[in-house]
Amino acid sequence: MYRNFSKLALSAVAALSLLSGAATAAEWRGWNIHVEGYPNTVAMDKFAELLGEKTDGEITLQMFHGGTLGSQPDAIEQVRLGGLEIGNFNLGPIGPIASAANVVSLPFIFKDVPHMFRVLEGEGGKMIADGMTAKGLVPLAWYDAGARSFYNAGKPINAPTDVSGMKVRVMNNDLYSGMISQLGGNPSPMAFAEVYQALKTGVVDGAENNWPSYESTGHFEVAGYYSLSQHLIIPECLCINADAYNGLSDELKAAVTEAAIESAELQRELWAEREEASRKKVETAGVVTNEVADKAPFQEAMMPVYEAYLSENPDLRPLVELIRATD
Ligand code: GTR
Repeated sequence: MYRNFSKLALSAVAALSLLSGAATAAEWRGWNIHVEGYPNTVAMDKFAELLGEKTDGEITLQMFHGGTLGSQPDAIEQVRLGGLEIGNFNLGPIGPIASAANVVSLPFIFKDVPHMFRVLEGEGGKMIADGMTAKGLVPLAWYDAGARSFYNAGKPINAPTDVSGMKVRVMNNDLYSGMISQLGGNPSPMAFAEVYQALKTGVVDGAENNWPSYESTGHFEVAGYYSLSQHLIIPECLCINADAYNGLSDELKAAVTEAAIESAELQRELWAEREEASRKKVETAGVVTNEVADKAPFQEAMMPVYEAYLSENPDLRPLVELIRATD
């Protein structure tokens, strides 16, 4: 009874504010998987602060860090459906939903991080963003997530045969499972939060990630060999629910986008510092790092992964070619 009354009262308030044309302040909620102090965490907090400033308090954002609102695949669904408005996502787990965005998950597709950003800033980035937007996720800005390399407890990895027989954790995406299978390993898709325990108890032998995540999660404590395969360079987005974005006035859209771009500038600066700091920290703690002198055998083993992607998405061949043609 009480509940019905308050629902009625609320809809009366909403109707009144519509009639009077009064703008109702929006309170958004944002998801982030990382811990305090991580570049993305600091940059998301900055985004929240800038959002308040640039919209004169019309939009406020409450950030939930450390994955407290759920796993990344769940949060992606939440932002798509509007249960949450904002998320910092890796494009890896977005790929299964938006096939154009999955192009970044083809191993060795980018030469290096600057190449990835050049692609994102051009026509390729537009194709990826359009594909995501069509699925309800608008990327406002791109964050840096460096390059991902393999790590494990037993030995350095120098050639695909070193991965053979290894159980390796991957993010939820068939391309990554295919990648490990092609190297002769056994892929184990698993949520980020479960990986530490899985490495520690031997449920998996290894995993793959960038320096900052390898360090911030403590994975280096239980998997002390880090081999610089750099097989994946996956960007991250600062994403917004499409309806929340499309419902904004042009002024508010501009303010939100500006805040996102400034947040991404900060994230990229902090990222560069953290990559160095994380590497130093884990090496000081005794991690054994090796360069992979010859990446060609890894790259050649990925041919079937590319073929599978292109036969499922023949329309995306031009995007793959565009990336390859970008200097
Ligand atoms: C990190 C990334 C996270 C998450 C994680 C993982 O590098 O920033 O969003 O994707 O990797 O491996 O699950």
